Parts: sequence; structure tokens; C-alpha cells
Amino acid sequence: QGKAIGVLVMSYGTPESLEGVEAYYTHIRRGNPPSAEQLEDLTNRYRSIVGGVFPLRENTNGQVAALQRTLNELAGEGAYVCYQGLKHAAPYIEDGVAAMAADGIKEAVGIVLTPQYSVMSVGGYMKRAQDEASKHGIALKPVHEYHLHPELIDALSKRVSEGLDRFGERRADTLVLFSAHSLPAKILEMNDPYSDQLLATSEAVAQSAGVEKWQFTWQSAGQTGQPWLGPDILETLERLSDEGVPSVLVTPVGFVSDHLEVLYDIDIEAKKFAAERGIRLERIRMLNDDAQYMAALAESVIGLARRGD
Ligand code: FEC
Repeated sequence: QGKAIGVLVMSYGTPESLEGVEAYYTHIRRGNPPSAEQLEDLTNRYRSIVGGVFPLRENTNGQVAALQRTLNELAGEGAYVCYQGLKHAAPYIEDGVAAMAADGIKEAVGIVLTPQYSVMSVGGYMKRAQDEASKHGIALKPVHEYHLHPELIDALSKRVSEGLDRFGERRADTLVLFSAHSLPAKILEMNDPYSDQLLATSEAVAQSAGVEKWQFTWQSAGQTGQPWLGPDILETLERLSDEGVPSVLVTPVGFVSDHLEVLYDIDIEAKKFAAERGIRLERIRMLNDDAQYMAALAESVIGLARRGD
């Protein structure tokens, strides 16, 4: 590969098949197998989503290929070579780093397919990447966040405008509800930037799209017995229905792909909950391999690789 810079593109990962759900779930639970009931519940959620059973795998593959093309255009063929590394499924983060090492890569940049930093999300990916990179003598620089990159904000703002258009005459009454994956509330004691960055992304998108009626809510909290950040989207919808809000455009800002947490938690669960309370709920189209999103990733990678420190 000569002097190519490796780009480790990291994403959550999804099972290969319904038979693979148990191993995947066990990995998420740090080696503790789920109960039969928990496994059945998750398997049923995968069964019920549209767009194929595990759309995240194909979407991540598409994002890595599109990022490679964008880097070729911006920096020339061969300057950057992308490798995929997943958090909870093969090819794991460590596999991606080992593939770089096998190609003779000495310098690399790591980036995660989620725009905001938390020590529990991006921090976890980067620790594994850097531990493995140092075993192979690779110097890996981490892109911690890109939550205010102008191309990202513009891409999301276009999707908000397009989503609001779907409401026709009710456009002006529609509330834009930004959302992101909840995390255990203990991150607040660690001064974690996650909440602030999510709010900053939401605010920038609202401003760019000229939206005045907006709120932020959490979604997809886990059942761990510990408190998670709230309010959850279902509680928020309950309150909005009490306040007489007729329509809501859900705008996930921490997720970038069509996957379970969007196709089930928003499109099935939250949509049904809202409908039962007289609220029409729509969701923006996810970014997937959107050209502006790819530009945000590519520019973040190149900017960091060229920095001299
Ligand atoms: O489509 C798919 O197959 C995968 C969808 C998926 C994405 C995703 C993103 C994030 N998660 C984050 C944090 C946690 C924490 C726990 C946790 C648990 C699960 C479970 C499933 C799951 N997550 Fe996830 N997450 C996705 C899927 N996640 C399935 C297990 C069952 C359940 O709770 O529903 C709790 C772990 C524990 O038990 O200790 C914490 C965060 C993100 C967004 C950032 C990122 O993409 O990395 C944060 C996509």
C-alpha cells in the first residue's frame, strides 16, 4: 500500500441472520447471555422491521464504499484506504485493524458512524481500535466527533424540510422532535459531552431549516436496572398529546442509518403510540450514504490526517 493512510470506519454491527441474534445480544451484554424471554423479544423486533431483516449490514457496507469513493475524489486514488470494524459483530474493530496491519499500513485515522462523542459510545470504539493498533505498531488518530460539520448540518436540514413538506397544510403546526439513543444517566457525573453535542446538532439543524417548534428527546433506553437519560420518546409523545400537538417529525440526530432502533423503535413502536393519542408521526429519511454526509466524514478524516500533531 506504500504510504497509504488507513481509515478504520466503525459502526455498531448487526447479526448475519436470526440464528446469530443470540451471540450478538450476548456480545452487547459483555458476555452475559440474555434470558429466553429477552432473546425472543429482540428476535421478534428484528422479524417485524421492514427493509430486510438486518438492513444495517448492507447500509454500513454502502457507507464504507461511498466514503472510499469520496476520499479518492478529494485526495486522489490510493491516498486513503478504508477498512470496516464493527462493535458487536464480525468484522470486529480488531479484525479491521489486523487487516490494515496485513496491508502494511503504519498510519491510520479512526472514525465512527455516529456524529457525537460519549465516552460510552465513540470512546468505547476508539479504545478498542487504539489498543489493537498499538499491538501492530500502527499510529491511529481518532476523529472524536463531527456533530457540527456544515455538510452534516445541511444534509439533515434538507431532510427536515422535506419531511415537513409531507405534512402539507399542517406543516406550520408540526413539531420537530430530535432524538438520540439514551445512555445510562451516570455519564452525567463524568462530564460527558454527549448530551451537549446532541443539543448543539439539533439546534444547528433547526436554525438552518428555519424551524422554531422543536424539542429533543431520548429513545431506545436499555433495561439494565440502572437509570437512563430521559425523557424517553414515549413519555414525550404522551406529554405532547396532552398539550394538543397534532403532528410530529421525528429527526434522529445520533443515528445515520436505517436500522432496528429507527425501523422498530420509531417507525413501529413510537408511531403506533402516537397514533393512539391522535398524533401523526413521521420520520426524516436517514442519511445512509448521502453525498453530503460522506463529505462530512471524508473532510473530518483528511483534516485530522493532515494535522501535524
Ligand atoms: O440494526 C441493528 O441490528 C442494530 C441497531 C442498534 C444500533 C445501536 C446504537 C447504539 N446503541 C447504544 C448504546 C447501547 C447500550 C446498550 C445497548 C443495547 C442494545 C441492544 C440492541 C441494540 N443496542 Fe445499542 N444499538 C442497536 C441495537 N445499546 C439490539 C440490546 C437489546 C436492547 O436493549 O434493545 C445496553 C447494553 C447493556 O445491556 O449493558 C448502552 C448507543 C448507540 C448509538 C451510537 C452508535 O451507533 O454506536 C449509544 C444502531
